[in-house]
Amino acid sequence: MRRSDLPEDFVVGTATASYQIEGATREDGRGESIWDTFARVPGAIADGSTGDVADDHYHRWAEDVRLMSDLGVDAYRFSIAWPRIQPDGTGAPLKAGIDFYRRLAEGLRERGITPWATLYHWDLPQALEDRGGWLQRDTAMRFADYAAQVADRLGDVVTDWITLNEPWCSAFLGYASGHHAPGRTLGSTASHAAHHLLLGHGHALEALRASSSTARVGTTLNLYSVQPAGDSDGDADAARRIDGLSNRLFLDPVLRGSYPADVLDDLGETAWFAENATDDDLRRISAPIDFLGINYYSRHTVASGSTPAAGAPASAYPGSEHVRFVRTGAPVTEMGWEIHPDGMVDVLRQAHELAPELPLYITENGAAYPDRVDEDGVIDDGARTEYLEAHFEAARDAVAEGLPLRGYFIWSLMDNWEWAWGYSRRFGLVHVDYRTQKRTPKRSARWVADFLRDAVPASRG
Ligand code: PNW
Repeated sequence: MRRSDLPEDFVVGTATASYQIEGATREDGRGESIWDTFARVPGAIADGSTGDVADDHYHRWAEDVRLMSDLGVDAYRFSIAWPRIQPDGTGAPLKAGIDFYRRLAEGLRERGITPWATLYHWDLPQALEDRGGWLQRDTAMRFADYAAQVADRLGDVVTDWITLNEPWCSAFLGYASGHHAPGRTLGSTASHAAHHLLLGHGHALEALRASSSTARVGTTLNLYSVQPAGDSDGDADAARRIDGLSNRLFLDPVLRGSYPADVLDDLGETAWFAENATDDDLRRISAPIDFLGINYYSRHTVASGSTPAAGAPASAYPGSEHVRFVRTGAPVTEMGWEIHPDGMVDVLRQAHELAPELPLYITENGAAYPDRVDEDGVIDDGARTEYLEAHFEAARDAVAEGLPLRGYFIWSLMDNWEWAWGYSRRFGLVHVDYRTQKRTPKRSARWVADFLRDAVPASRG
């Protein structure tokens, strides 16, 4: 596989998110976010860590831009920390926060890297959580106001905008399983949060359009390829349910302006939606976007099982707790996520069928592997290169099939604070030593740099 197997204008980038890399959580007036709070809940994070320091990117951003320049990427997807702009989620923006992202965006442009900014990669100002967070409709309005302020001040240097990152995670890991901030476990509310997140997307989209005529605006969903484990009706129903909750509950409102009725039934939330998701909301949520971002990591293979006993841990799939996630025996990454590159084509196809004209981007794809240092002192990051090459091949196949895939972003530029896993999982092309903050490109980074210069090495080992 060579880069020249992809279209000439195909965008290749790396991706990160504010709380995972920035650190400096108490500097320059930044407010607290729900992740500052959640990371301090005993037992919430595997290694008991926080993002207080993370990669110290807030101070080292210039070095990180240089690393990307060495990789030769076309674009960089980062996120803006809402509490750096509005510490309590409302009011005039903090100049220091705006200035930080302006310096970053300008620094990228100077090196020929296009900045792509995500407005919400999960760091909701804690003050808004204290007023009900995403269970409140008003949070969607606050989000639009924040988006407008950012766009007014950065719209000259940033033209590619992503409103939300993975609303499924915010809603279902945040409100149903409780694995993510704010750590709630009341399954029936997760879909309400999802609606308000999507409404936030709709209002923010409107605000971005009003602020700039050149803005390209999209949103990012995490989609899964879903297959039934066997050919029983029960397994087929399990696959319908998991595809419904993970994919269609988000794709349908954004791309067709309606919620999937079967999914609302599974959730037992038809009445709530009838009352609260108005035609006006759905018009807004489905207003035309310029592209859809898709984060693709893995496939789910599911079967019908039995309902867990009372007292079992809260499920991320409310109303479908009886569904079993089955191991197929295919290789997995250190996250335990099955490696299935063809699934990337499946999810692109699924989105494309709903919106045939819409440009698509893979806004995240990557793998966690432990590092080891090999005899030559090179950081050997296991099968990461193989994972990436297989997914570049899937991207090539998607394009060959006529799918409007326009770009692909690797998660992640460098090792970072992996949410509930803390520092115990490494997704980076670049290794970060958390004691010294030294950055060292891994073997996979060398492969990516060669690939992007189209000087692809024969071996990927
Ligand atoms: C995505 N799951 O998160 C995020 O956008 C990134 O910030 C994150 O670092 C990356 O993927 C790797 O995890 C997810 O449990 C976290 O299904 C959890 C899940 C999915 C995506």
